[in-house]
Amino acid sequence: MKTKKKTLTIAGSDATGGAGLQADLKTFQEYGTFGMSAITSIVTMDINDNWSHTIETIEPEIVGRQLDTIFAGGKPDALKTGMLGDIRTIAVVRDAIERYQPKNIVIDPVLACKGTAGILLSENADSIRELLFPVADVTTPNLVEAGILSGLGELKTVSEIEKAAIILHGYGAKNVIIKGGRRFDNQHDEALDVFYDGHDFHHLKSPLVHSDNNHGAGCTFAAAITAGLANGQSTLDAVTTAKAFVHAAITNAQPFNQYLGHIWHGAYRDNGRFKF
Ligand code: PXL
Repeated sequence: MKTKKKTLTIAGSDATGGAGLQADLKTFQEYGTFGMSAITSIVTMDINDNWSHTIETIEPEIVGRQLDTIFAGGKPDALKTGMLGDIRTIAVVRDAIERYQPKNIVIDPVLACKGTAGILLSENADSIRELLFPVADVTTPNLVEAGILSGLGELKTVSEIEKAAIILHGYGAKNVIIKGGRRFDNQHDEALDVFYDGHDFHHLKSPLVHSDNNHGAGCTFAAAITAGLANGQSTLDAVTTAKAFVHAAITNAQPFNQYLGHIWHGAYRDNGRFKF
C-alpha cells in the first residue's frame, strides 16, 4: 500500500461532529490522508438557551505537548488551524511552527461559529493577524472574519472583498480565500468565494444550495484545502476541489435539530469523485 500523506488539524472539538476537528479528521480521511489532531478547546451548545455556545479552552501547554507528540513522528505534509480559543494557544502554535518548520500551513481564522449570531473570539483576531498570517500559505476567512481581520468592517461588494484580501495578504498570508458564500448581498443563486494569490484574483462560483443545513462547511473547506495540498495539489487546484467537496457535502446535508444540520463529509466520495 502506498504511504499515506499526513495531515494535522489544530482545532476545537465540536461535540455534534459536524464542524471543528471532527469535520477536519473526517475530511482528511475522505481525501485518503492520515489525519492527526491537537485539540485546543471543547465547544458545547445549549438546547435550552437558543443553542448558545460555550467554549472550554484546553491549557495552552497541553496543546504544545500534543504538537510535540505529533511532530515526534515527523512533519505532517500539511496542517490547518481552526478554533484556537486562547491567545496563549496562538503563541504556542506559532512557536511550534517555527521550531518544526512544517510546509503547507492553512490558517482558518475562526472567530465565530455558524449558528451563533455574534462573534465568539474577537480577542483572537490581533494574535492571528500578527502571529499566524506571516506563516500562512493559505488563509480561509469568511466574510465576517475577513471584515474584522482587515479592519474594513462589513464587506458588501466584490471590490470590498478584494480590498480585504489584499490587506490580509499584506499581513503575510501567501494566499487568501474569502468565503463569500450566500451571505453576500447581491449573490442570489451562486456561492462566491474570492481567491487572491498576491498577483491575481479568481472568483470561484458554485450553484447556491438552498439549505440551512450547512454546519461544518467552513471547517470542512479549510480541511479539504489542507488535504489537497498534502496530496500535492497546487493551491488553486486544492481550493477548487475543496469548493466542489463542500458543495457536495452541503447538497447531501442532514438536519441535526431545530438549530442546525450537518453537511455530509462523505458526499464527494459517494458521488465517485475521488479516485485513489
Ligand atoms: O464553524 C466554526 C467552528 C469551529 N470549531 C468548532 C466549532 C465551530 C462551530 O460550531 O464548534 C470546534
